[in-house]
Amino acid sequence: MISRRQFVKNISLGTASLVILGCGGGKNKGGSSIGATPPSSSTSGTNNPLVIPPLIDTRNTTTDLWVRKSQTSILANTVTNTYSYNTATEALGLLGPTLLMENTMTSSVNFINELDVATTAHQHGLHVSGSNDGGPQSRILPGQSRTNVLEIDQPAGTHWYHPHPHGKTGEQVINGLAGLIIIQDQNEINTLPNLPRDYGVNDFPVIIQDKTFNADGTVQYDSAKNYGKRGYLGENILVNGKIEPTVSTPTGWVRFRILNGSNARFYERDDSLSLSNNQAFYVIASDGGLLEAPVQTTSLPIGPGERYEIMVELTASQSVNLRAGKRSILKITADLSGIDNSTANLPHVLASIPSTLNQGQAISREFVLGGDMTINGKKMKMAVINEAVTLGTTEVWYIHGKGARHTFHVHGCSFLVIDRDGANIPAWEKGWKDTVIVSGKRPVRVLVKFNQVADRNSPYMYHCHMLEHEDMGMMGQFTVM
Ligand SMILES: [Cu+2]
Repeated sequence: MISRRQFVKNISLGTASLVILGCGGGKNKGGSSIGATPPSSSTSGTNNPLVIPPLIDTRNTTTDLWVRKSQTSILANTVTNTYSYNTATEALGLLGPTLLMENTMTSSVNFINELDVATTAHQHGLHVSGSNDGGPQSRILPGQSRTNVLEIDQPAGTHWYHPHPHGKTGEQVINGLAGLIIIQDQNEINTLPNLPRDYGVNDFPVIIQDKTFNADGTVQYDSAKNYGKRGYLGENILVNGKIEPTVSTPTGWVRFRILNGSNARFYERDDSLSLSNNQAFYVIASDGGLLEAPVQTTSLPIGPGERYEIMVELTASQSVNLRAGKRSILKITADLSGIDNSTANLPHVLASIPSTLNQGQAISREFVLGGDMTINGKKMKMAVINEAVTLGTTEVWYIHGKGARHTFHVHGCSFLVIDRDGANIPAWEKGWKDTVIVSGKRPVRVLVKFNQVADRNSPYMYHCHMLEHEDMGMMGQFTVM
């Protein structure tokens, strides 16, 4: 549990890291795979520290978050106009605070919209009712507010919140609206006391997003433009809103909570995440919480909307870069002194995950993601409910595309992936998930069950999490009753 002292320290860390320096200018570069160097770069080293968003304890209280226009400096000598989530005491230039929640407790989050456009506030990964899910139906008009009451009933895990207004999600996320949610669980803490969970000390948020900047520093994005089947691909890859920042860590085991918060970019195949020395690291959690056991790997694919938590063991003063493909996106240096991290450790056993065997394999529903930005031939319509699911029943969903790559996200649940193209899945996908990479050539079956109600007025969504695909209509609505 994060102590008051720790909490205060974290807040000050967050504030200090809002100081920004940078240099370099933007220029265009073709192609979609990730080159070794970004077209725009900012000052490296200690002048460009990783921003640690402030950690806000939302447990059993009401937390106000103001959604506002803001500004930050990402490239040298330019100001980037942004949107951000702000607290009563902290103005953020980009993104939002990390919200601490806890299993069995209730977090009420009141989103106050001070933008001049409508927004919504969706908690991606949380098992909450449709009326608190913040989907496209739950619009918050300019000058209005909406409180989502989040009764947490799920394991420890890393989730996120972002806007979900139909047709405008890509634009609002690219301009800065996204933040992490950390759910903690007292049973998990008691069972695994040595997992690093000191936020900003040995447990770091890593929000990966790509953006292209205009020469004046503004984000280049046009919500009216058709970005095609690849979606928006930014030239620069940012971590917590900075280009290749540096994080100081203690020696020993360090945890990184990685969110692919990019609009549409996959860090997959040649662009997968890795460490610059090809050092092995361990995946300990997927979207919905801990895996059964750590999975050792040197390369990890992650699609838009997915989360993985990894553990890296660092020797004293070691420097290593987190890479996306060949490009360094985060410099890690184990030079943080004065922190005793000797008890942090990698457990051999993490959690119990149900087997997908013998839970039914017959397909309940099929979802075809079409090249014309449809699902099952239909584009999202606000007035149309596409599917009706019965509360508490387990279903098998079969999801496939028509030649292109997507990530499929389902609201209100965590699911288990049964197989991909009939074949076994990577070990890091054998945990609770709510977003899964899918393509026409590699259809996916997932086992899904809903324990919360979503009625016709506040249905859940299933959709492609490439935000340009979603905004163009690759989304459907369903009730759970
Ligand atoms: Cu898609």
